[in-house]
Amino acid sequence: ERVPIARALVSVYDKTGLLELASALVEAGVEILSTGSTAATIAAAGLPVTPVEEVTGFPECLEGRVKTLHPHVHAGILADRRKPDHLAQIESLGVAPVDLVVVNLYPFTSTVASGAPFDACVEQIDIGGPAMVRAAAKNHPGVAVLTDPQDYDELPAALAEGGFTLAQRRRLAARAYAHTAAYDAAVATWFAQQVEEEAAEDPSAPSALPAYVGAGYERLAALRYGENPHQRAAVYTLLGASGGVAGARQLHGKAMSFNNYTDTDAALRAAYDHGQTVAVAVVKHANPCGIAVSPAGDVAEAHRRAHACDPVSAYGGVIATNATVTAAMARQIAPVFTEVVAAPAFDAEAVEILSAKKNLRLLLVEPPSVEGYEIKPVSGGAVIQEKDAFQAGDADPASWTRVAGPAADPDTLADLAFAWRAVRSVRSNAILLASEGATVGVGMGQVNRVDSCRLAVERANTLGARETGDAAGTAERGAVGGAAAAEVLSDSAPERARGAVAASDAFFPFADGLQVLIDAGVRAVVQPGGSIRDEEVIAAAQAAGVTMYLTGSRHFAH
Ligand code: 93A
Repeated sequence: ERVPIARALVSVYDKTGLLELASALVEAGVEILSTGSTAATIAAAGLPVTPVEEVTGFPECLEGRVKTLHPHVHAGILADRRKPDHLAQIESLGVAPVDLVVVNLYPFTSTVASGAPFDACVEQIDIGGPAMVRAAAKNHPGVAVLTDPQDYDELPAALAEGGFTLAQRRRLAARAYAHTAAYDAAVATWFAQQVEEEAAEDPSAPSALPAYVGAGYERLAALRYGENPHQRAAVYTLLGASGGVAGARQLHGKAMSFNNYTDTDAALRAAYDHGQTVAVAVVKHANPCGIAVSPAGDVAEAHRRAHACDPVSAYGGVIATNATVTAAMARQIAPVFTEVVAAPAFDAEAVEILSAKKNLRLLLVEPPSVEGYEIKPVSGGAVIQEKDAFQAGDADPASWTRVAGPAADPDTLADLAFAWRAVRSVRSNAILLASEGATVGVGMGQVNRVDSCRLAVERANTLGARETGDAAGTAERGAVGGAAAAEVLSDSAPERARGAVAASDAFFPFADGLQVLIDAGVRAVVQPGGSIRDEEVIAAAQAAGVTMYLTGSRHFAH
């Protein structure tokens, strides 16, 4: 089932490993056919190579658009060796069979990413390359296809043993089709975006979403398992995308797990939702257990306060920041069992301190893109939406309407603005209590808003760390975990809900949830408004002398 390789067609944009590959072929007595600059590179190394024009009798033309698109090339790739008729036909046509195709495609996605103009991007859509790759993969019973320099390693052994096995050729063919499919998906996605942008239709119309949002994902790595050990899983990168957790560089620690990826994503979303202000988010099970900012730019302080919101839940959490991790922050993290720390940069000393923890994963992350789409699978298909992030026009309190209580002083207003930004990263009926740029109680994951209010208040009043600066103390609490820790803390924890501000990701359908916050001593609230019972809700705030602002927009996340 091995098919000996006598003739190879090599046409590669990425010349990585090309000369090693060509030498191996030449050494094994394989004739190399090649195109333009690929042939020139091989010839310059003193290796024999046949220009493809010699085979086609047709010059490379139209600035290279037509190089290999010729029946002489394609009949050589597509002739089925198992069919005597095919072999007789190509022989009478004077076509020699091709046994190996080595092609990688024009760099379409990196051209788009470089911000090149429309025509330049279009020029980088490879036509002849995919045609050869698809032809070779179709004819895998006789032909092998290599589309990735990483696969060249397999060639010398195959040459030594008389060619690739059928199993190898099938595997390479599958990979080749995945490669061209991802390539076309990237082209389709980009093209649709260009067309939509030009159309400049009503941006609120559903049709403003591209008709096709590609399956332009390429597998980055297999994961040990999925959300649970019995689920197989892998992580993918979106072609043409940059930044975010899938594009992260791991500096240290165990391999990332499925849940590490999703939790880190949630943590980045929370940490990068505060503009230029230094922010830290601690996330567990995709929900924040604490978020804090430091307008003074002290990342260690922001971390200390984010952690102090709920030290019990922070145990085994993921930490993300939009600022450089300092040694001071690293010293605070080290005593607490943490899964991942993700940041745009780490001070050398911070890496040293955190690297002492064998399992802790350190990720260098570029800011996640706020553009693009979120895809959620539903049975039989998917729903797709634009991302919800800080581009929404409601982050500035100047755009809000005060409907109850006295106007907030600048500090209170700053806290409300922080709470409103922070509440967007909390899932499923989010109620968030904040004080001085840090969350102090977060309610989430409930099927009604009144329970979220109760949860936020209970957490604020039971989980508070007494001394937020005490790393050893927080570690101890973190390490205790569970209900026991909450009990220990409830004796001495301060009532942090009293005097805090609150944000609600969506309107209060009834006054009951708000009343829970009022009874706990919350003094100002920001919420979207828009309930048919707004009047009742506003009246409850008014009666209690609690300030209330309406933003006019909501931020569900599920
Ligand atoms: O311009 S093409 O769409 N038309 C072709 O006939 C063709 N043949 C090979 N692109 C074509 N290629 C691509 O050229 C290959 O996929 C490869 O990426 C590149 C190699 O060209 P060169 O050897 O000139 O660098």
